[in-house]
Amino acid sequence: RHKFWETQPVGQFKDIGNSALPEGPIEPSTPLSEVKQEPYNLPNLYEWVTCDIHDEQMCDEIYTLLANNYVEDDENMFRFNYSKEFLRWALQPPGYFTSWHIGVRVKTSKKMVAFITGVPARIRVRDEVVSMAEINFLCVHKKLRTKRLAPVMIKEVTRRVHLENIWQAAYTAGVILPTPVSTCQYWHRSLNPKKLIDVGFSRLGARMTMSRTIKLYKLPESTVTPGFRKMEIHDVPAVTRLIRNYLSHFIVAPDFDENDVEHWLLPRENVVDSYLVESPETHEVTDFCSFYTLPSSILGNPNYSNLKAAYSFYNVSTATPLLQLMNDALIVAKQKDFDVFNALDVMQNETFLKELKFGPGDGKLHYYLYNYRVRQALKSSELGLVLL
Ligand code: NHW
Ligand code: EN5
Repeated sequence: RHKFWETQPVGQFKDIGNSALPEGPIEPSTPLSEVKQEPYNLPNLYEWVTCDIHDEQMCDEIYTLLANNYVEDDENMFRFNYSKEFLRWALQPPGYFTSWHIGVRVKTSKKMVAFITGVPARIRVRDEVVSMAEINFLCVHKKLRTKRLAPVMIKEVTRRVHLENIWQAAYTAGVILPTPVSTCQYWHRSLNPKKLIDVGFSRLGARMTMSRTIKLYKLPESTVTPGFRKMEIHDVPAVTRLIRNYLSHFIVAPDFDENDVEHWLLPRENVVDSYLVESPETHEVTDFCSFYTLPSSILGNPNYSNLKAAYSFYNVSTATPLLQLMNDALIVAKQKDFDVFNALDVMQNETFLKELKFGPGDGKLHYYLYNYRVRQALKSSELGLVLL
Protein backbone atom coordinates (compact mmCIF):
# COMPACT_ATOMS: atom_id res chain seq x y z
CA ARG A 1 0.00 0.00 0.00
CA HIS A 2 2.91 2.40 0.71
CA LYS A 3 5.32 1.45 -2.08
CA PHE A 4 7.76 4.19 -1.04
CA TRP A 5 7.39 4.31 2.73
CA GLU A 6 7.69 0.49 2.99
CA THR A 7 11.31 0.89 1.82
CA GLN A 8 12.23 3.53 4.41
CA PRO A 9 13.59 3.23 7.96
CA VAL A 10 10.38 4.30 9.68
CA GLY A 11 8.06 2.40 12.01
CA GLN A 12 5.90 0.12 9.83
CA PHE A 13 2.22 -0.61 10.44
CA LYS A 14 2.98 -4.34 10.80
CA ASP A 15 5.29 -3.59 13.74
CA ILE A 16 2.73 -1.67 15.82
CA GLY A 17 2.44 -3.23 19.23
CA ASN A 18 5.60 -5.33 18.83
CA SER A 19 7.28 -4.48 22.11
CA ALA A 20 10.28 -6.68 21.29
CA LEU A 21 11.62 -4.02 18.91
CA PRO A 22 14.14 -1.75 20.64
CA GLU A 23 13.71 2.00 20.95
CA GLY A 24 16.19 4.12 18.97
CA PRO A 25 17.76 4.14 15.47
CA ILE A 26 16.15 1.66 13.06
CA GLU A 27 19.27 1.37 10.89
CA PRO A 28 22.84 2.28 11.86
CA SER A 29 24.60 5.30 10.39
CA THR A 30 27.05 4.45 7.63
CA PRO A 31 30.48 5.95 6.91
CA LEU A 32 30.13 9.24 5.02
CA SER A 33 32.14 7.73 2.15
CA GLU A 34 29.21 5.33 1.58
CA VAL A 35 26.68 8.14 1.14
CA LYS A 36 25.73 8.59 -2.50
CA GLN A 37 27.77 11.54 -3.82
CA GLU A 38 25.53 12.57 -6.74
CA PRO A 39 21.94 13.85 -6.57
CA TYR A 40 19.11 11.44 -7.34
CA ASN A 41 17.83 11.48 -10.91
CA LEU A 42 14.83 13.62 -11.70
CA PRO A 43 12.60 13.10 -14.75
CA ASN A 44 14.48 14.62 -17.71
CA LEU A 45 12.54 17.88 -17.94
CA TYR A 46 13.53 18.94 -14.40
CA GLU A 47 16.66 20.01 -12.52
CA TRP A 48 17.69 20.42 -8.88
CA VAL A 49 18.38 23.88 -7.49
CA THR A 50 19.84 24.71 -4.11
CA CYS A 51 17.90 27.70 -2.85
CA ASP A 52 19.75 30.69 -1.46
CA ILE A 53 17.01 32.16 0.68
CA HIS A 54 18.90 35.47 1.01
CA ASP A 55 18.34 35.97 -2.72
CA GLU A 56 15.21 38.11 -2.98
CA GLN A 57 14.18 36.63 -6.32
CA MET A 58 14.69 33.04 -5.11
CA CYS A 59 12.66 33.82 -2.00
CA ASP A 60 9.88 35.20 -4.23
CA GLU A 61 9.79 32.05 -6.34
CA ILE A 62 9.55 29.81 -3.27
CA TYR A 63 6.90 32.04 -1.74
CA THR A 64 4.82 31.90 -4.93
CA LEU A 65 5.12 28.11 -5.31
CA LEU A 66 3.93 27.60 -1.74
CA ALA A 67 1.25 30.30 -1.83
CA ASN A 68 -0.35 28.55 -4.82
CA ASN A 69 0.37 24.88 -4.11
CA TYR A 70 0.98 24.18 -0.40
CA VAL A 71 -1.34 22.68 2.24
CA GLU A 72 -5.13 23.16 2.06
CA ASP A 73 -7.87 22.01 4.42
CA ASP A 74 -9.93 18.97 3.46
CA GLU A 75 -12.57 21.07 1.68
CA ASN A 76 -10.05 23.29 -0.20
CA MET A 77 -11.41 26.49 1.35
CA PHE A 78 -8.12 27.71 2.86
CA ARG A 79 -4.45 27.39 1.90
CA PHE A 80 -1.45 28.21 4.11
CA ASN A 81 0.17 31.47 3.02
CA TYR A 82 3.59 31.58 4.74
CA SER A 83 5.13 35.05 4.32
CA LYS A 84 8.62 35.57 2.92
CA GLU A 85 9.88 36.90 6.26
CA PHE A 86 8.45 33.78 7.90
CA LEU A 87 10.19 31.49 5.39
CA ARG A 88 13.53 33.24 5.98
CA TRP A 89 13.08 32.76 9.73
CA ALA A 90 11.96 29.14 9.43
CA LEU A 91 14.86 28.18 7.16
CA GLN A 92 17.78 29.93 8.87
CA PRO A 93 18.07 28.77 12.47
CA PRO A 94 21.54 28.45 14.06
CA GLY A 95 23.70 26.04 12.07
CA TYR A 96 21.37 25.78 9.05
CA PHE A 97 22.61 24.27 5.78
CA THR A 98 21.79 25.99 2.48
CA SER A 99 22.16 22.57 0.82
CA TRP A 100 19.02 21.42 2.68
CA HIS A 101 16.83 24.04 0.93
CA ILE A 102 16.01 22.15 -2.22
CA GLY A 103 14.01 23.26 -5.22
CA VAL A 104 13.13 21.66 -8.54
CA ARG A 105 12.86 23.72 -11.70
CA VAL A 106 11.66 23.04 -15.23
CA LYS A 107 14.91 23.06 -17.23
CA THR A 108 13.58 25.11 -20.16
CA SER A 109 11.45 27.75 -18.42
CA LYS A 110 13.29 27.69 -15.05
CA LYS A 111 9.88 27.71 -13.35
CA MET A 112 10.06 26.43 -9.73
CA VAL A 113 7.76 23.42 -9.43
CA ALA A 114 8.75 21.57 -6.27
CA PHE A 115 10.39 22.24 -2.93
CA ILE A 116 11.48 20.52 0.29
CA THR A 117 13.54 21.78 3.21
CA GLY A 118 15.39 20.61 6.26
CA VAL A 119 16.79 22.54 9.20
CA PRO A 120 19.01 21.10 11.94
CA ALA A 121 17.68 20.60 15.47
CA ARG A 122 18.66 18.70 18.59
CA ILE A 123 15.62 16.72 19.65
CA ARG A 124 15.44 14.79 22.89
CA VAL A 125 13.55 11.49 22.89
CA ARG A 126 13.28 10.37 26.53
CA ASP A 127 16.93 10.55 27.77
CA GLU A 128 18.66 10.76 24.41
CA VAL A 129 19.40 14.05 22.65
CA VAL A 130 19.55 13.24 18.93
CA SER A 131 20.83 15.48 16.09
CA MET A 132 18.02 15.60 13.60
CA ALA A 133 16.72 17.40 10.55
CA GLU A 134 13.28 18.97 10.80
CA ILE A 135 11.72 18.45 7.37
CA ASN A 136 9.07 20.90 6.18
CA PHE A 137 7.59 22.67 3.13
CA LEU A 138 7.41 19.57 0.92
CA CYS A 139 5.45 20.82 -2.05
CA VAL A 140 4.86 19.63 -5.61
CA HIS A 141 3.07 21.93 -8.04
CA LYS A 142 -0.59 20.97 -8.49
CA LYS A 143 -0.04 20.10 -12.17
CA LEU A 144 2.74 17.61 -11.31
CA ARG A 145 0.99 15.60 -8.59
CA THR A 146 0.86 11.79 -8.29
CA LYS A 147 3.88 11.32 -10.57
CA ARG A 148 6.01 10.00 -7.70
CA LEU A 149 8.10 13.17 -7.51
CA ALA A 150 7.67 13.36 -3.70
CA PRO A 151 9.67 10.16 -3.00
CA VAL A 152 12.58 11.57 -5.08
CA MET A 153 12.42 14.86 -3.14
CA ILE A 154 12.45 12.95 0.15
CA LYS A 155 15.36 10.71 -0.90
CA GLU A 156 17.36 13.75 -2.05
CA VAL A 157 16.88 15.67 1.18
CA THR A 158 17.76 12.49 3.09
CA ARG A 159 20.99 12.18 1.11
CA ARG A 160 21.95 15.80 1.81
CA VAL A 161 21.16 15.37 5.51
CA HIS A 162 23.32 12.23 5.60
CA LEU A 163 26.20 14.21 4.02
CA GLU A 164 26.18 16.34 7.21
CA ASN A 165 26.42 13.15 9.26
CA ILE A 166 22.85 13.38 10.52
CA TRP A 167 20.76 10.21 10.43
CA GLN A 168 17.38 11.07 12.00
CA ALA A 169 14.58 13.49 11.17
CA ALA A 170 11.31 14.82 12.59
CA TYR A 171 8.31 15.96 10.54
CA THR A 172 4.58 16.48 10.82
CA ALA A 173 1.81 15.97 8.30
CA GLY A 174 -1.95 16.14 8.08
CA VAL A 175 -1.99 12.71 6.40
CA ILE A 176 -1.40 9.29 7.94
CA LEU A 177 1.89 7.72 6.92
CA PRO A 178 3.88 4.83 8.42
CA THR A 179 3.72 5.48 11.39
CA PRO A 180 2.82 8.36 13.70
CA VAL A 181 4.77 8.86 16.92
CA SER A 182 1.70 10.78 18.06
CA THR A 183 -1.48 12.33 16.67
CA CYS A 184 -2.67 15.77 17.73
CA GLN A 185 -5.94 17.64 17.38
CA TYR A 186 -6.10 21.22 16.11
CA TRP A 187 -8.18 23.61 18.25
CA HIS A 188 -9.39 27.06 17.24
CA ARG A 189 -10.31 30.11 19.31
CA SER A 190 -12.41 32.66 17.40
CA LEU A 191 -11.21 36.25 17.79
CA ASN A 192 -13.20 37.70 14.88
CA PRO A 193 -16.24 35.39 14.81
CA LYS A 194 -18.21 37.39 12.24
CA LYS A 195 -15.46 37.12 9.62
CA LEU A 196 -14.78 33.46 10.46
CA ILE A 197 -18.43 32.64 9.86
CA ASP A 198 -18.64 34.80 6.72
CA VAL A 199 -15.70 32.94 5.13
CA GLY A 200 -16.85 29.46 6.19
CA PHE A 201 -14.08 28.88 8.72
CA SER A 202 -16.66 28.36 11.42
CA ARG A 203 -20.43 28.11 11.66
CA LEU A 204 -23.03 29.81 13.77
CA GLY A 205 -23.80 27.39 16.62
CA ALA A 206 -27.23 25.92 17.14
CA ARG A 207 -29.61 28.41 18.82
CA MET A 208 -26.94 31.14 18.47
CA THR A 209 -27.38 34.53 16.87
CA MET A 210 -24.48 36.55 15.43
CA SER A 211 -24.66 39.10 18.23
CA ARG A 212 -24.65 36.39 20.94
CA THR A 213 -21.67 34.76 19.22
CA ILE A 214 -19.74 38.04 19.08
CA LYS A 215 -20.45 38.57 22.78
CA LEU A 216 -19.39 35.01 23.64
CA TYR A 217 -15.92 35.56 22.14
CA LYS A 218 -15.38 39.11 23.45
CA LEU A 219 -12.08 39.68 25.27
CA PRO A 220 -10.81 42.44 27.56
CA GLU A 221 -9.12 45.42 25.82
CA SER A 222 -5.83 44.88 27.65
CA THR A 223 -3.91 42.09 29.37
CA VAL A 224 -4.50 41.44 33.07
CA THR A 225 -1.28 39.88 34.42
CA PRO A 226 0.98 42.39 36.26
CA GLY A 227 4.49 42.36 34.71
CA PHE A 228 3.26 40.91 31.38
CA ARG A 229 5.45 42.36 28.60
CA LYS A 230 7.09 41.61 25.27
CA MET A 231 10.26 39.49 25.39
CA GLU A 232 13.51 41.41 24.72
CA ILE A 233 17.03 40.33 23.77
CA HIS A 234 18.32 40.61 27.37
CA ASP A 235 15.67 38.07 28.43
CA VAL A 236 17.25 35.27 26.39
CA PRO A 237 19.19 33.65 29.29
CA ALA A 238 16.19 33.69 31.65
CA VAL A 239 13.77 32.45 29.00
CA THR A 240 16.21 29.69 28.04
CA ARG A 241 16.35 28.46 31.65
CA LEU A 242 12.57 28.59 31.96
CA ILE A 243 11.94 26.75 28.67
CA ARG A 244 14.65 24.13 29.14
CA ASN A 245 13.27 23.20 32.52
CA TYR A 246 9.71 23.05 31.22
CA LEU A 247 10.53 21.00 28.11
CA SER A 248 12.43 18.46 30.23
CA HIS A 249 9.01 17.15 31.34
CA PHE A 250 8.01 15.90 27.87
CA ILE A 251 9.07 12.71 26.10
CA VAL A 252 9.88 14.36 22.75
CA ALA A 253 11.10 17.97 22.86
CA PRO A 254 13.75 20.23 21.36
CA ASP A 255 16.97 20.74 23.33
CA PHE A 256 17.09 24.54 23.07
CA ASP A 257 20.21 26.53 23.96
CA GLU A 258 20.41 30.33 24.16
CA ASN A 259 21.14 30.67 20.44
CA ASP A 260 18.05 28.62 19.59
CA VAL A 261 15.89 30.66 21.96
CA GLU A 262 17.16 33.90 20.47
CA HIS A 263 16.35 32.67 16.98
CA TRP A 264 13.04 30.91 17.60
CA LEU A 265 11.53 33.04 20.34
CA LEU A 266 12.79 36.60 20.15
CA PRO A 267 9.87 38.61 18.68
CA ARG A 268 9.94 39.32 14.93
CA GLU A 269 7.22 41.49 13.53
CA ASN A 270 4.54 39.50 11.70
CA VAL A 271 6.45 36.26 12.29
CA VAL A 272 6.74 35.38 15.98
CA ASP A 273 5.41 37.06 19.11
CA SER A 274 6.69 36.28 22.60
CA TYR A 275 5.61 37.65 25.96
CA LEU A 276 6.77 36.95 29.46
CA VAL A 277 5.86 37.77 33.00
CA GLU A 278 8.54 39.60 34.94
CA SER A 279 7.63 39.52 38.61
CA PRO A 280 7.09 43.14 39.74
CA GLU A 281 8.68 42.22 43.11
CA THR A 282 11.67 40.01 42.29
CA HIS A 283 12.12 40.88 38.57
CA GLU A 284 12.37 37.17 37.91
CA VAL A 285 10.95 35.84 34.63
CA THR A 286 8.31 33.39 35.81
CA ASP A 287 6.10 32.76 32.78
CA PHE A 288 6.32 32.83 29.00
CA CYS A 289 4.00 32.51 26.03
CA SER A 290 4.50 32.72 22.27
CA PHE A 291 2.70 32.32 18.98
CA TYR A 292 3.67 32.51 15.32
CA THR A 293 1.86 34.25 12.46
CA LEU A 294 0.67 32.01 9.65
CA PRO A 295 -2.09 33.49 7.49
CA SER A 296 -4.14 31.39 5.10
CA SER A 297 -5.48 32.44 1.72
CA ILE A 298 -9.24 32.21 1.57
CA LEU A 299 -10.10 30.48 -1.68
CA GLY A 300 -12.96 31.83 -3.72
CA ASN A 301 -14.63 34.20 -1.26
CA PRO A 302 -15.90 37.44 -2.80
CA ASN A 303 -15.38 39.54 0.35
CA TYR A 304 -12.15 38.32 1.96
CA SER A 305 -8.88 36.88 0.64
CA ASN A 306 -6.77 36.41 3.78
CA LEU A 307 -7.33 34.84 7.19
CA LYS A 308 -4.94 36.10 9.86
CA ALA A 309 -4.14 33.18 12.17
CA ALA A 310 -1.89 32.95 15.24
CA TYR A 311 -0.52 29.51 16.19
CA SER A 312 0.36 28.72 19.79
CA PHE A 313 4.11 27.99 19.98
CA TYR A 314 5.89 27.45 23.34
CA ASN A 315 4.23 28.45 26.65
CA VAL A 316 5.55 28.03 30.19
CA SER A 317 3.81 28.90 33.42
CA THR A 318 5.35 28.75 36.88
CA ALA A 319 3.72 31.63 38.80
CA THR A 320 0.80 32.77 36.61
CA PRO A 321 -1.89 30.13 36.01
CA LEU A 322 -1.54 28.83 32.44
CA LEU A 323 -5.20 29.69 31.85
CA GLN A 324 -4.62 33.36 32.69
CA LEU A 325 -1.36 33.49 30.73
CA MET A 326 -3.05 32.11 27.61
CA ASN A 327 -5.99 34.44 28.07
CA ASP A 328 -3.48 37.30 27.95
CA ALA A 329 -2.02 35.75 24.78
CA LEU A 330 -5.53 35.80 23.26
CA ILE A 331 -5.92 39.44 24.28
CA VAL A 332 -2.68 40.50 22.56
CA ALA A 333 -3.57 38.43 19.48
CA LYS A 334 -6.92 40.23 19.35
CA GLN A 335 -5.16 43.62 19.74
CA LYS A 336 -2.94 42.66 16.80
CA ASP A 337 -6.01 41.97 14.69
CA PHE A 338 -5.70 38.18 14.33
CA ASP A 339 -8.94 36.50 13.26
CA VAL A 340 -8.28 33.19 15.02
CA PHE A 341 -5.86 31.68 17.54
CA ASN A 342 -4.97 28.04 16.82
CA ALA A 343 -3.38 25.49 19.11
CA LEU A 344 -2.57 21.78 19.19
CA ASP A 345 -3.36 19.59 22.20
CA VAL A 346 0.40 19.21 22.89
CA MET A 347 2.17 19.84 26.21
CA GLN A 348 -0.32 21.13 28.81
CA ASN A 349 -2.59 22.85 26.30
CA GLU A 350 -5.56 20.61 27.17
CA THR A 351 -5.73 22.39 30.53
CA PHE A 352 -6.88 25.67 28.94
CA LEU A 353 -8.42 24.86 25.55
CA LYS A 354 -12.03 24.26 26.59
CA GLU A 355 -12.13 26.92 29.28
CA LEU A 356 -10.78 29.58 26.94
CA LYS A 357 -13.46 28.69 24.33
CA PHE A 358 -11.28 26.92 21.81
CA GLY A 359 -13.24 24.38 19.77
CA PRO A 360 -11.84 21.27 18.02
CA GLY A 361 -11.12 21.73 14.31
CA ASP A 362 -11.62 19.27 11.47
CA GLY A 363 -7.85 18.81 11.10
CA LYS A 364 -5.40 16.51 12.82
CA LEU A 365 -1.63 16.70 12.84
CA HIS A 366 0.50 13.55 12.90
CA TYR A 367 4.08 13.65 14.21
CA TYR A 368 6.76 11.40 12.70
CA LEU A 369 10.38 10.45 13.26
CA TYR A 370 12.62 9.10 10.49
CA ASN A 371 15.04 6.31 11.44
CA TYR A 372 14.07 6.39 15.11
CA ARG A 373 11.63 3.95 16.67
CA VAL A 374 9.58 4.75 19.73
CA ARG A 375 8.14 1.66 21.41
CA GLN A 376 4.58 2.96 21.69
CA ALA A 377 2.72 5.90 20.23
CA LEU A 378 2.78 8.85 22.62
CA LYS A 379 -0.12 10.88 23.95
CA SER A 380 -0.19 14.35 22.40
CA SER A 381 0.38 15.79 25.90
CA GLU A 382 3.72 13.94 25.99
CA LEU A 383 4.96 15.99 23.03
CA GLY A 384 6.99 19.11 23.79
CA LEU A 385 7.70 19.94 20.13
CA VAL A 386 5.93 22.39 17.79
CA LEU A 387 6.97 22.47 14.13
CA LEU A 388 6.07 25.37 11.86
S1 NHW B 1 3.31 18.12 5.54
C1 NHW B 1 2.87 19.06 4.12
C2 NHW B 1 3.12 18.33 2.83
N1 NHW B 1 2.76 19.17 1.71
C3 NHW B 1 1.51 19.32 1.25
O1 NHW B 1 0.58 18.69 1.71
C4 NHW B 1 1.33 20.34 0.14
C5 NHW B 1 0.30 19.95 -0.88
N2 NHW B 1 0.61 18.64 -1.43
C6 NHW B 1 1.66 18.39 -2.26
O2 NHW B 1 2.44 19.26 -2.60
C7 NHW B 1 4.79 19.05 6.13
C8 NHW B 1 1.83 16.95 -2.73
O3 NHW B 1 0.60 16.27 -2.58
C9 NHW B 1 2.94 16.21 -1.96
C10 NHW B 1 2.97 14.73 -2.39
C11 NHW B 1 4.29 16.81 -2.27
C12 NHW B 1 2.69 16.23 -0.44
N3 NHW B 1 4.87 13.53 3.74
O4 NHW B 1 4.79 12.42 -5.67
P1 NHW B 1 3.69 11.54 -5.23
C13 NHW B 1 6.01 18.52 5.43
O5 NHW B 1 6.49 19.16 4.51
C14 NHW B 1 3.88 10.10 0.01
C15 NHW B 1 5.54 12.40 3.38
O6 NHW B 1 3.09 10.68 -6.29
P2 NHW B 1 2.11 13.87 -4.66
C16 NHW B 1 6.62 17.23 5.89
C17 NHW B 1 2.73 9.16 -0.25
O7 NHW B 1 2.39 8.47 0.94
N4 NHW B 1 5.16 11.59 2.37
O8 NHW B 1 2.54 12.33 -4.47
C18 NHW B 1 7.26 16.44 4.77
C19 NHW B 1 3.29 8.29 -1.34
O9 NHW B 1 4.19 7.32 -0.79
P3 NHW B 1 3.67 5.83 -0.57
C20 NHW B 1 4.06 11.94 1.69
O10 NHW B 1 0.76 14.01 -4.10
C21 NHW B 1 7.86 15.16 5.28
C22 NHW B 1 4.16 9.26 -2.14
O11 NHW B 1 4.40 10.40 -1.27
C23 NHW B 1 3.32 13.09 2.01
O12 NHW B 1 2.33 14.30 -6.07
C24 NHW B 1 8.54 14.36 4.21
C25 NHW B 1 3.41 9.74 -3.38
O13 NHW B 1 4.25 10.62 -4.07
C26 NHW B 1 3.75 13.88 3.07
N5 NHW B 1 3.13 14.99 3.46
O14 NHW B 1 3.15 14.66 -3.76
C27 NHW B 1 9.21 13.12 4.73
N6 NHW B 1 2.29 13.17 1.15
O15 NHW B 1 4.78 5.10 0.13
C28 NHW B 1 10.53 13.45 5.39
C29 NHW B 1 2.37 12.11 0.33
O16 NHW B 1 2.43 5.94 0.28
C30 NHW B 1 11.23 12.18 5.83
N7 NHW B 1 3.43 11.36 0.65
O17 NHW B 1 3.36 5.27 -1.92
C31 NHW B 1 12.59 12.45 6.46
C32 NHW B 1 13.62 12.85 5.41
C33 NHW B 1 14.97 13.26 6.04
C34 NHW B 1 15.69 12.10 6.68
C35 NHW B 1 17.10 12.52 7.26
C36 NHW B 1 17.90 11.36 7.99
C1 EN5 C 1 3.23 21.04 8.75
N1 EN5 C 1 3.90 22.07 9.51
O1 EN5 C 1 -6.98 21.17 7.87
C2 EN5 C 1 1.77 21.33 8.63
N2 EN5 C 1 -6.67 22.94 9.18
O2 EN5 C 1 -8.46 22.09 12.19
C3 EN5 C 1 1.13 20.43 7.60
N3 EN5 C 1 -10.00 23.75 10.08
O3 EN5 C 1 -8.21 25.05 9.94
C4 EN5 C 1 -0.08 19.72 8.10
N4 EN5 C 1 -12.72 22.29 6.13
O4 EN5 C 1 -11.93 23.34 11.81
C5 EN5 C 1 -1.29 20.55 8.09
N5 EN5 C 1 -12.82 25.37 11.71
C6 EN5 C 1 -2.55 19.86 8.49
C7 EN5 C 1 -3.66 20.85 8.63
C8 EN5 C 1 -4.16 21.38 7.30
C9 EN5 C 1 -5.10 22.55 7.43
C10 EN5 C 1 -6.34 22.16 8.17
C11 EN5 C 1 -7.83 22.68 9.99
C12 EN5 C 1 -7.39 22.33 11.39
C13 EN5 C 1 -8.71 23.94 9.99
C14 EN5 C 1 -10.96 24.86 10.25
C15 EN5 C 1 -11.60 25.26 8.95
C16 EN5 C 1 -12.39 24.16 8.33
C17 EN5 C 1 -12.94 24.57 7.01
C18 EN5 C 1 -13.61 23.39 6.35
C19 EN5 C 1 -11.95 24.44 11.31
C20 EN5 C 1 -13.74 25.20 12.78
C21 EN5 C 1 -13.44 26.27 13.83
C22 EN5 C 1 -14.47 26.36 14.94
C23 EN5 C 1 -14.33 27.69 15.68
C24 EN5 C 1 -15.34 27.79 16.77
C25 EN5 C 1 -15.25 26.64 17.70
C26 EN5 C 1 -15.35 25.29 16.99
C27 EN5 C 1 -14.32 25.20 15.91
